[in-house]
Order: sequence, then C-alpha cells, then structure tokens
Amino acid sequence: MFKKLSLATAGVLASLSLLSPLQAAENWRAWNIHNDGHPNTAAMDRFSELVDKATNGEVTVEVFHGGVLGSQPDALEQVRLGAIELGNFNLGPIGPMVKEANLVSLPFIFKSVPHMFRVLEGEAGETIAAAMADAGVQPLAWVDAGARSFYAQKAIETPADVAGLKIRVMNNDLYTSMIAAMGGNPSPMAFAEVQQALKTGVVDGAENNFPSFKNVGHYEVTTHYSLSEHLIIPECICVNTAKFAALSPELQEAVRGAAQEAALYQRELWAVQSEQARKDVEAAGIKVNEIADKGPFQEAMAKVYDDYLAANPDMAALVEMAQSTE
Ligand code: BDP
Repeated sequence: MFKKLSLATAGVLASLSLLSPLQAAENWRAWNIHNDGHPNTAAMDRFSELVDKATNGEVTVEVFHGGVLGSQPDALEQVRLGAIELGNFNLGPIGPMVKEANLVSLPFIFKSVPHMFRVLEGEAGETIAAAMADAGVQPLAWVDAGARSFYAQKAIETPADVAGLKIRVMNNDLYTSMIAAMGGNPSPMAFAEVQQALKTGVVDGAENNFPSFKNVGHYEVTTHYSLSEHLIIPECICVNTAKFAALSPELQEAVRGAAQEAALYQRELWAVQSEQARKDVEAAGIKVNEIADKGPFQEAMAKVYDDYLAANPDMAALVEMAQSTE
C-alpha cells in the first residue's frame, strides 16, 4: 500500500516537473475557414505540429477547418472573448472592430503583395498589431492572401461593368462603399453562403483570390474572373491576447516562433498554389481577363477615400505611412 502510494506520488511529481510550477498544459482550439486543398489549411496544420514540438506539448493546438466553429465575424468575437484561442483571420472582417486594421481594406492602398508586407513590417504594421492586441486578437504572424478580383457571369473591364450588379462582399463598410462607388449593389454575406447565392442568382458576382475562388467552388457557378486586384488584404495567425500573455515568456517565444515559421511555409505554399488554382479554374472553363488599365477603378475609389477620411481623420497618418512606403 505504502509502496503503491509513493509510486503514484512519484508519477505525479514526474509529470509536474515537465511543467513549470504555475504552468498547466494549455489545449487550445484554432478556427480556420478553409478546407483541405487550401494553402492555409496545410499551414495551420503545420502550425499545430510546430507548437507541439516547440513547447514540448505544454501548449497544443487543435485546428478546426472548414469554418465549423462559426462564421468569421463570430469566430473573431469568440477569440476576443477567449472561447476560442486562435484563428487564421483575414484583416477585412477585423476592420469593423479595430479601426487601425481598416487601413488594409482601402482599395488599391498597396501596390503589390510585397509592398503590403513592407508596410506591415514597418511602423504602420506595429500600430495595427498593437491596436488588434488591445482589442483581444493579437497577431503572431502575417500571412499572404494575394489580391482579390471580381468574378461574375461576364467579364469586368471597367467600373461601369460593375454598375447594376449585385456583388457579395465581406462584412465591412469599406467594401460596401467600394461597390457603391462603381454603381453596384453591395451584398455583405458570410463566406459559407456565397456559392449558393451565386448559383441561384441572389448575387451576380463576388470577389476573392484564386485559391478561395477554387477551394469553395465559386468557379463552378460563375464564368469570368477579371483581374481587378482591387484589394490586397493580409491575414494573420492571431491569438486571444490574455491567453497569450498568461504564458511564460519562454512559451510565448515558442508559440510566436511556431506561428512565424508556419507563416513562412504558408507564403511558399501560397505562391505555388495560387498559380495552380488559376490554372485549374481556367482548365475548368473560367475565362480570366487582365485589366490593362486599372486607372478608372482607382479613380472611382477617390470618393471612398474622401468619405472614409472625412469620417476617420485620425486614419490619415496611417494612410500616408502606407502610401509613402516604397
Ligand atoms: C478568403 C479569406 C477568408 C474570407 C473569405 C471571404 O481567406 O478569410 O472569409 O475570403 O471572402 O480569401 O469571406
């Protein structure tokens, strides 16, 4: 009896010694909207493996793919509350809750994806990250989401081609203003509903990058993809701020390192798989058209900028910072 007890005690002590005295094992849940076959799904799985390894299992991350933990705005709210610990979020739906994050949702604010990353890696990115952390969703790493372009049952060549079309957008007033500025009818809608809405004609078109256009079958219910590239919106691997702060500095370092390594992996996958997604949808019959002169689209956005800056004068400094970044 005595021997048994002491063995049990020894077992408990041995398992405790793997953890620091105040540190219990953390089993975290992560939200991901994408399915298998999307680069972010593979990157989030890699993130989970890396966290496990880097923390010796003291922090584990179970990733729930396909948006099964809820729509993106709901999942963001849950991460802010700590009901879900992590997510791969797009900064678009973060704009309505974190004003600074809306910088990236101004159409044509970035010249290219590398320009977007340079802005995020500079002072503007620090300001956005700090504001997000204050709001409860702390970015651990930025990931690539390419550029978003329009798709519909016809080619879009000029802003006039958008006029009169009902276009699905993500939840953010900047996107409704963007469509309205071209004379279109914006229709904010959850990602999960878009394919059906396109199929039944509830909307005439939508806008996204090639991997998402392909992964959820939007290419099956449209005919043309027009390279307007009007939005370059980054994404993050984001964590509930308080849960992250409660980790020891060593574990924080390990989790952040895992997120950054997973993000680098995501960017490599993105480069290859977005090219492939374009080829795949073209092979399936989608007509892709270049837009040689994006000037008319950019000019149509002047009103979006004017109205936005009139309502948010404190955003002028960030806009200027992004525009003056080489
Ligand atoms: C995809 C983003 C995802 C968004 C989706 C959308 O990766 O986070 O929810 O677009 O349009 O490209 O809602």
